[in-house]
Amino acid sequence: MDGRADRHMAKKSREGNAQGARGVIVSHFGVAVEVLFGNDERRMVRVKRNSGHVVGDEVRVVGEVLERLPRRTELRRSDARGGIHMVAANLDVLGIVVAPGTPGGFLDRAIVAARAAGLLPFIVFNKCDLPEARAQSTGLLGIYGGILPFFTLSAVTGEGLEPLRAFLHEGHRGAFVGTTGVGKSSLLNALCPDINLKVGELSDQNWTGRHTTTVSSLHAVPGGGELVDTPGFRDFGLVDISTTELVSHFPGFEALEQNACRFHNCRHRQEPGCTVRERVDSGEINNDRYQTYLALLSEVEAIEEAAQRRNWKK
Ligand SMILES: Nc1nc2c(ncn2[C@@H]2O[C@H](COP(=O)(O)OP(=O)(O)OP(=O)(O)O)[C@@H](O)[C@H]2O)c(=O)[nH]1
Ligand SMILES: [Mg+2]
Repeated sequence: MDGRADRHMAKKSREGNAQGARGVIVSHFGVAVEVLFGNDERRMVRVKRNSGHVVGDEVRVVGEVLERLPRRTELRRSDARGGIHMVAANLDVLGIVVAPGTPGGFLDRAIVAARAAGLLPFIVFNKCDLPEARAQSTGLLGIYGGILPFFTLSAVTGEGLEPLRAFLHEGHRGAFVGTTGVGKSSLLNALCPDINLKVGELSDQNWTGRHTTTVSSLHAVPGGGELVDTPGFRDFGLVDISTTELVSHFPGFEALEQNACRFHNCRHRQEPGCTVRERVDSGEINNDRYQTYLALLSEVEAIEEAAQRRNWKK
């Protein structure tokens, strides 16, 4: 890692004192975490296997005892089997990385989850050097470009990297998330020339079941900003999101005025006097976006009902 950038990251937690040394978890290996301390020292500290600590956690270490400090933000997701995973802690922004062929659905879920967790999501369309990229990136730019930061670039050729660098230099701490093979680690390597993360083999065209990155790690971007590389995952299931949150965070519905519908708790499905449906009918809201919203709404309703059932059983 770049020494200067590393020192910048360490400075943030430079409050070593009699109660222990403060640091930030920069990698997690199951039974041990790597901590970067305020004096630039890096050290492995043993933790319990299910400690719940994640990359980005601020910690205080006394001897071999590690105490996690309160989190500013936490980003969680669920997998297809209902397992809940903490992606990272104390992030400000979330870089959602896509590439030609990325399956749909991931983007909207990740955006809603990030916003509900208090993070600013941004989209990175990688591999713009590939011939099939143009049509897809233009399509996505049309949907998301006006509502959140959108970067079209190539980690391999370096095209389009500068605007992303400038955004990160504002001092954001973010993570790259995305399905396996979209180029998260390649992007980190391009942004931080002194790190050398393992990237997938070029010959592997399909990527199914092949995760090159297996542990998350936090890196300082030279010039400002910090980024977590995460292992690829396909499912960005929403965790503890209410229907009200979905309505206010769904990308494309930002401009809707509160209480514009006849019912204050309108879910924009079949309710009379629903302004969203009127706008879909008039073409002001794209019908495909509305259908995507309805699919997510059903998903969130199922989560809410399951939570209610759990509460009744208590
Ligand atoms: N053509 C092209 N290939 C790229 C680009 N970025 C990454 N790749 C290739 O895509 C493959 C996967 O890249 P990785 O960086 O390992 O992808 P990842 O998202 O980190 O994958 P996981 O760690 O498995 O989640 C590698 O062969 C890269 O060389 C790009 O901008 N253009
Ligand atoms: Mg990777």
